[in-house]
Amino acid sequence: MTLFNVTEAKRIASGFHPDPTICETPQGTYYMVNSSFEFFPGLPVFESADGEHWRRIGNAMDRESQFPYESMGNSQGIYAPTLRYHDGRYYLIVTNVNKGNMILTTDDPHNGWSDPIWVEGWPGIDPSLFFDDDGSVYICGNEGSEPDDDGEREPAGIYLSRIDVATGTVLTKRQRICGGITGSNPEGPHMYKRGGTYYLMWAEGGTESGHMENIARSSSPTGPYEMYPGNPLITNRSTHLTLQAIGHCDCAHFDADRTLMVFHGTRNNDEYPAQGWLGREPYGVWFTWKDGWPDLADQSYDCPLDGCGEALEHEIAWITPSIDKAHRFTMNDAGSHITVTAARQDFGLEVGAPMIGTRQTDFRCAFTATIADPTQLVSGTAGIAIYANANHYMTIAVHAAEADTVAIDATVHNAGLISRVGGVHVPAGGPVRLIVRGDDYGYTFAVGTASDETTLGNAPGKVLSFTNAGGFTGILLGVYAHGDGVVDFNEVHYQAGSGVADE
Ligand code: 6LW
Repeated sequence: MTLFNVTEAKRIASGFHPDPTICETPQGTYYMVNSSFEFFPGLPVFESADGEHWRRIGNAMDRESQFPYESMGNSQGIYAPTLRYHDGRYYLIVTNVNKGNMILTTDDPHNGWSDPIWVEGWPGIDPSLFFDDDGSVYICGNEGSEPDDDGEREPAGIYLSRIDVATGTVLTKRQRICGGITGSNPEGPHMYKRGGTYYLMWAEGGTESGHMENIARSSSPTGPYEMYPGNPLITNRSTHLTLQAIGHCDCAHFDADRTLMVFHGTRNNDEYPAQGWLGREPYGVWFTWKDGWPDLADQSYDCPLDGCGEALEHEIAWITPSIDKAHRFTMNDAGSHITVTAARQDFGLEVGAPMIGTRQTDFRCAFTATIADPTQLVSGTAGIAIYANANHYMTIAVHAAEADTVAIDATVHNAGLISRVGGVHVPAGGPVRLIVRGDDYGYTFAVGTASDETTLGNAPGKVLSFTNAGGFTGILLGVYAHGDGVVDFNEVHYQAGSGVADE
């Protein structure tokens, strides 16, 4: 069993980018894709020339024909992709939990991806593809969640069939090839081949504190599989390590002397106040092999300890949980000016919060926006939202002006209970600067005018952690408007500080 603390594992992207999947091309370029859930655009794509320094190049899912939905709950949508390169083509197989499993393809990840090829007759999540040398292609994934015709649920485990990737047709009956080592949530399987031996890797124990990754091998894709005696291959369960919930691995160069492995984890622990609310972030490591098994005692990754790649330069990528994305938001190229057409619905409905934002990448950070003219809001509220999900979020917002004043307040929405952090009134007519500062404990809210700044109060970040809010995502920092009116936000700015829980 190998433990990784944040001083050993190297983060390759910051903010919630869970379920990392990677592939390499014969030309030596690497790509990574992550889960994106209810947010759009989705399936962020990263590129790397060395498997260590990663740069975001776009999103595999950038148009509505790839993401059909009319309503969506928290942490629904796009789960656990697998990216593979075969014969000049990239295949991305992924679950849309609202609709089914699908395959997107492209010949160039810089040039957009196809509409979905739906995989009929393959239930469950976390689908994966394996291209064998003899031309056979396999799909594997975990069990379907729906009872079958007899009312029986499939037993937990990893299932396998052959598939025609051009049509999405499943060619053979599903076969259960592995039940895991604990039986608790075996998921996220990936199959590889090394020296004629088939390897199966999968996550287990749930994606929270019990998370782990295991490995087994066989002379045939269908098994029987011999378990690695050192399983779990990696886990930080039952430890106080700052990095928690590690698992959900994928590898490149599986058949080489050095294999690249990525996995995700959360920055948090019992002693540390920051309880993982940034979500699950991807990490990377190279390992070697011993006696036909990974040798994680011999590992390397040459980037600095505080993380790798341009992805860590806090590039802003705007995403929204709103299904009305096409018409509700307009912004300039830099994202420093955003116009939001207020939505009638609040955050709590399943049509998605009327906000657009960027992932919080560091506990220490600041997000600011100036509402040019609060009287643009006819009714409702508009401001900054710190969004975990539709039931757990915080706002600092202006209320529609009454007479000559505008009320501004900061609130915490925690499973239906609204707590007011603090408030202030300012004269209507002038711009209002809204300020959110993040730190190891949570968030501080402030209102700025031309000459000074008024602090409204603060709130604990752990309210937004998956330990309280549930689900699979992290934090989105952004602007929203709810009610009636068209609201201009100027000087929208995200400033990431240092990630404290790395230290
Ligand atoms: C994903 C599962 C998991 O489908 O979390 O950590 C789920 N692993 O494999 C959602 O990301």
